[in-house]
Amino acid sequence: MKMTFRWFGKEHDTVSLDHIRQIPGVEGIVGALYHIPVGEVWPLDDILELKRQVNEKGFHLEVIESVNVHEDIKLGLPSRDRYIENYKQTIRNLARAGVKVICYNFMPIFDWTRSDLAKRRPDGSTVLAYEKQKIEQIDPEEMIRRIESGANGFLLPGWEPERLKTIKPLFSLYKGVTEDDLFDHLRYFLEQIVPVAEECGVRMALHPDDPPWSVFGLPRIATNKENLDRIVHMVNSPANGLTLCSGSLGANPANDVPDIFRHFLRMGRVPFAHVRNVEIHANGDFEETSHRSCDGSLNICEIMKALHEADFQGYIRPDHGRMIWGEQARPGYGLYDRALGIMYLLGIWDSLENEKKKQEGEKTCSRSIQV
Ligand SMILES: [Mn+2]
Repeated sequence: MKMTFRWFGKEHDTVSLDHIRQIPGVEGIVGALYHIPVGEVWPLDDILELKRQVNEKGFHLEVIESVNVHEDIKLGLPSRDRYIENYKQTIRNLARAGVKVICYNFMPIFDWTRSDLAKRRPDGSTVLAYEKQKIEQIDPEEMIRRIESGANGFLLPGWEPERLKTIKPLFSLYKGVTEDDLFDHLRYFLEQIVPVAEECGVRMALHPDDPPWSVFGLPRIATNKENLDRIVHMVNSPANGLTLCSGSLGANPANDVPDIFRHFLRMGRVPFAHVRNVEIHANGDFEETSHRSCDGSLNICEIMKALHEADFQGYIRPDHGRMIWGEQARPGYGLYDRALGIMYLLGIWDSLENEKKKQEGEKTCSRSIQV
């Protein structure tokens, strides 16, 4: 397991690499180029500059999150081929810079969706939250205005204004696009990019939809074990992998998150994992919490155990954190609570490692006695 931390770059993050360096156990930075419009090729020089900054502070840059997929690809329009060619070139350029895993998602129009970016918890911290009733009452344009005004002046990943300017025409383009259509469009994309990723030694890692259900009437497919299974079988290659995200999948109580982790780990299709907790309310609403198992609805210990049992060699990161101790940062992406999350995840991991070593020691002992 290689611990990583998401960083938005010098211009877009309140957290510095010097801060991240002081969190025990972080080996790598999960980065991206935020100035390249969706669909365009990421220039090698820009990637190398990001890598230089990250390497200078002692981190690797082996995971990218995300290379976003152009809407024309998700819509299956004839113009998709040009964007798929660009995507292939981006994969090649990232591979030349030493990148091993590319996280992406396949959600129509919107990335992750919340009704509240700063819901107050009983302890005074604030978190991202989702209330179904609120979401049902907002029209998508109002949603964008809210996200922009509640983001503490930061651009939220997936909610970039240039993507959202064309929201109305996009909605009409998605009219009549079913889940099966979206599966077909994903298959078309994967059939072309996975061989390129294979050649370059890169593993693609699809992030589940967040939340894992249809929002604003748009189709969503990366939502549960069965659908993810269908996706990894579309192109049978280790390069066609998943970013298993406990908080995204776990927002639906029907998803047995440790079981989903075990299933895809056994298949060797999990190059990257996001681990965080959510508290699900009786009516299906949810809010994010600290990483600790007893603070939310997910058994984080069991999820870490699944990774440990599989001898997980991939990359992991704490996902969103609460806003605590007066920190002003991009919602979900402050320094303090994500650092606490890392210490919790590493605490569980270290204790599992310790148990394993003890058992191995006992085995060696009993063997030598038998001899
Ligand atoms: Mn995630």
